[in-house]
Amino acid sequence: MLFTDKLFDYTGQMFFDTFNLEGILGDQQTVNFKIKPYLEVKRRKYRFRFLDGGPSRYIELSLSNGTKFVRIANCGNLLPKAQIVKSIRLGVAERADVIVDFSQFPAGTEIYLENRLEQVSGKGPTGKILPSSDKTKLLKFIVTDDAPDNSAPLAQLISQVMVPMPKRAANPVVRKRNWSFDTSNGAWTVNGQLFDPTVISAYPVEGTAEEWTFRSGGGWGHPIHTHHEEFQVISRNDKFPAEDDLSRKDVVRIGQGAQGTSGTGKLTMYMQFRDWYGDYPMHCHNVVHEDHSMMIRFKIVPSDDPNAGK
Ligand SMILES: [Cu+2]
Repeated sequence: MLFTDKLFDYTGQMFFDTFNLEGILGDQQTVNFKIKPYLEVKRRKYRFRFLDGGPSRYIELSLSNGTKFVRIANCGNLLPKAQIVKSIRLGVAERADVIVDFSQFPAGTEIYLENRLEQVSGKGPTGKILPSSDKTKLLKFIVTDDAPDNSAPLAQLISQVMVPMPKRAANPVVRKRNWSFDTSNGAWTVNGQLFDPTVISAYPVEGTAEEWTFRSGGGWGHPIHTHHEEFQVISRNDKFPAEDDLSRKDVVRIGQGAQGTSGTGKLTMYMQFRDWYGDYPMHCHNVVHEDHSMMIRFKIVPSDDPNAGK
């Protein structure tokens, strides 16, 4: 399910405000480009993949009857272990796979998939959880009849290790870098610079690992996305990260409303560069920030490259 905001003008045509540099919030939140759709589900387990398609809104998904999700994946990969959670917060481009077992509900049951996270501007969410209302309901599940279900029982899935995390000690950090995500004259910068496609800001060496620290301030939220290999969050504000960070990630929320009602001014992650030489971007995935011009380019090089490690 792809969650995207859409703006409409007075004629009912879709509209994009090119003068809005904060971030676009729609007057409708859609699921797979439909406004308030419904989905008939059989009395069996379903696996759903959620993607926050923005362009700028963060979402926090939950079910209206309080049923918890069994979350099995994050960004691109299975988690080390399944997590049982009441709600899931996603910044733009973040993903989550969940299992919901509808066999626990009688036929005819209606359950809403909701986004109750308050967000009033493109700057980022307030972090407050709104009461359930017509506005927070994105999609209606309607439970229909029985269906065979040959999949493993959930209890078995929850108890097993799915994909263990790579051991950081096996590839120690050779270099630390700092990336500051900021604003300058209404545009968006990384380490004080607007994106310049001719500039390469880092040359990690193939096969090595680095520690990158992201900083953010000023009441803005940024979902930061790295291309190439998935990373591990080491700390948020120098503290051990929460459960949903402890997995392979390629998008991470920093700044305003990153988690709970609080912001994250500083996040440190561990990233390996094991395969493929060449150029990759890192950018804010609030698409408006990305376009104006919160992005850098890094290049993975062999150890004998003249720029290696710069
Ligand atoms: Cu941003």
